[in-house]
Amino acid sequence: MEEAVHKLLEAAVKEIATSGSNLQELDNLRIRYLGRKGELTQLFKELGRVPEGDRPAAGKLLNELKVELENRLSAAVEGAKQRLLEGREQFDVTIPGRRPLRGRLHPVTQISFEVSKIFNSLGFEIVEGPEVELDYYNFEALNIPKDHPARDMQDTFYISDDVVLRTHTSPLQVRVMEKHRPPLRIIAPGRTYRCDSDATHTPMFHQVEGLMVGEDISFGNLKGILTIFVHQMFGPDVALRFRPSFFPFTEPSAEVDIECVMCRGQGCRVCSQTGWLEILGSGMVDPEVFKMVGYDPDKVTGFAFGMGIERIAMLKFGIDDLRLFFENDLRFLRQF
Ligand code: 2NM
Repeated sequence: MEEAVHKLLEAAVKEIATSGSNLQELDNLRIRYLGRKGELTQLFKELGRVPEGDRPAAGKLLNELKVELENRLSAAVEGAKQRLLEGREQFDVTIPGRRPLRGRLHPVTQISFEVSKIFNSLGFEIVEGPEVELDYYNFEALNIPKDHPARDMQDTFYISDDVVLRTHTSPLQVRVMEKHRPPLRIIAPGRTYRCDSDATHTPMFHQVEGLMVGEDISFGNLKGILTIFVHQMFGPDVALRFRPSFFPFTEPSAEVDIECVMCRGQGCRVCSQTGWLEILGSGMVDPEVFKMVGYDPDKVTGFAFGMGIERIAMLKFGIDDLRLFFENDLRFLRQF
C-alpha cells in the first residue's frame, strides 16, 4: 500500500507540473485522482484487503495523500488563475462594470423651468428672445430715460452706442407687444447681463419676467396671480406681503416679500432679522410703455413682474453662496 501511495503521489506531482497552468487540464487531473471513481478512491477501496493490523496506518497514509493532493491541486489552480490575470490580453470579465454617470439639469435651469411651468399653467405663454438687444428695446421703450443710472457704462455692457447685452428680459416683452394685440399673457425666462461682480452679483444671471395685458386687468389680478405663484413655489402656508416700490416701467409698483424660509419669519442672518425676504418686483405697466408699442392706455391695462432665478434657487435650496452656481463643481451640482 505504501508503495502504491508513493507511486500515485509521484505521478500526480509530475502531471500537475506538466499541465502548464491549464485550468481545464488541472480540473481533469482533479477528477482523475480525487473524483468519485478516481485513483485515490480506488486505493481506499483496497483498504479492505490490507491485513487488519496494518489497516489504521494505511488509512492514515491514504488520508495524508488525499490532503496532499488537494493542496497541490488547489495551489496549482490558484497559480494558474494568477498568471491568467497577469497576462496582457487577459482580463477578468467577472469584475462589475462602472456605471456611466447620468447628467441632470443645473439647479438654476430647474428653478427657471419650475417658475415658467407654474405661470404656463396659469395661461402664460413662454417666450424667448435675443440676449444682444437694441438700446431702444432694453431702455427707451421701457420708459428708462437717457440720464437713468442703469444706462451708465458702469452698469450695462455696451456692444456699441445703440446695442447692449440685455439687462433684463423685458425688452422681449416689448417686442411681443409690438407684434401682438392684447389680450396677452407671456412669461420670458432667460440670461441677462449687468456690469457687476461681487459676493451677491454675477455679470451674467437669470431672470423670469411676466406680463399680462387686457381690457380690465387690475392690481387685484396682479396680487392674485403672484399669490398663487408664491404658494405653488414655496408652499401654501408661506405668508407674503406687497410693499410699495418704484420702477420706470410700472406705476404703481410693488415688491413682493415672503416670510423667511430659513427662520419662518422669526428673524435670522439670511433675512437680516426682518423675518421677510424680497423675491420679486412688480407693478401696473406704465401708460408710457403702452404708448411706445402702439397700445391705447385708455383701453388696456396690465401688470408685469420680474425675478432673479439665482436668488429664488438659493432660497429654495438653502444655498448661501451665489458663486457655487457658476463654478460647475460636480460635487455641488450632483446634489440637485
Ligand atoms: C420687473 C418689475 C416690474 C416688467 C415690466 C415689463 C414690461 F415690458 F411690460 F414693461 N416687463 N417686466 C417688470 C415690472 C419687471 O422686474 C423686477
